Amino acid sequence: MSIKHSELILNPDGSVYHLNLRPEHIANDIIFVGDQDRVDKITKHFDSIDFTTQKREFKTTTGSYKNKRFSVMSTGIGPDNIDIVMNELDALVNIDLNTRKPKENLTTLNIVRIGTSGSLQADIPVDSFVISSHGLDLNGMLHSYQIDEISNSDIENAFVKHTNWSDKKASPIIISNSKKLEDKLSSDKSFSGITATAGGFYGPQGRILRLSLQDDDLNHKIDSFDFNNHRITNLEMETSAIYGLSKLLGHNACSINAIIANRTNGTFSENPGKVVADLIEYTLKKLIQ
Ligand code: R1P
Repeated sequence: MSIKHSELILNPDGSVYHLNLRPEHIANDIIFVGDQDRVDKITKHFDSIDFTTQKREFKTTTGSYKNKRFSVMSTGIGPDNIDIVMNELDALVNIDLNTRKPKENLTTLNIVRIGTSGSLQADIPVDSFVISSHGLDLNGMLHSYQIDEISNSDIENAFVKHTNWSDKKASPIIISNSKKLEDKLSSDKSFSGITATAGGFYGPQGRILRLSLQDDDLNHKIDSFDFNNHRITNLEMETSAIYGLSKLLGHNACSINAIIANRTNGTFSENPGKVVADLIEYTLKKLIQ
């Protein structure tokens, strides 16, 4: 059965609805960033650019870096955007957009997120890099899908117990990265740990401006969680959604984050642009090795 026009929406030029892309526009190696201005900060290192487009916060540029073809895509902020980006990206490679039917031979994409994030551990300072061994989903987007096969109930149950997690909030899910990509990206310069992915920047990440929080001790409970030497290193807004949908759709994913804030001591990087630029150069070099 072909997928209805209301479910898989294509633009008049045949491109997918939000990303504005046709299948020939993307590489199999993808770099995600949150901020659309970060796309050019990556592609300025490329030897050649084949294609670029933007609709809303979704900017994509495809080109070559040292003989390897990459597409760099901005996802905007948050897991809701990741739902759009992952589904439309997968449709570009795994659905025949003419017949509107899933393909029999599926393509696996390699997806690396170059993000920014706040550290939850005193020994992971601002200006360092953290690779997400797992995404800890605190936002609930993934509960719209059948996730039994990708969740890890032992560690999820331990987290719920440790934090006394409210049953009014979406139940947390832990999803692992692509070890193959992590091995490519890691070095003695990088930290590794569980990245918590929140569905907002303020309350959902324990920031208090004028509103009281459902649990104002949550960040401390998160940073003190330990399960068989797995600790939660950092907080941001996309990784668990990328890991979850990548696992469900059959893609490889790994996040590497520049730490621009440390939530335990209240510090913020004096030069966040520099740590992001350093992380971009570091990641590009690792990806072509
Ligand atoms: C919040 O300021 C945004 O910054 C972080 C968060 O995950 C969120 O998207 O990542 P990016 O800098 O990659 O957008």
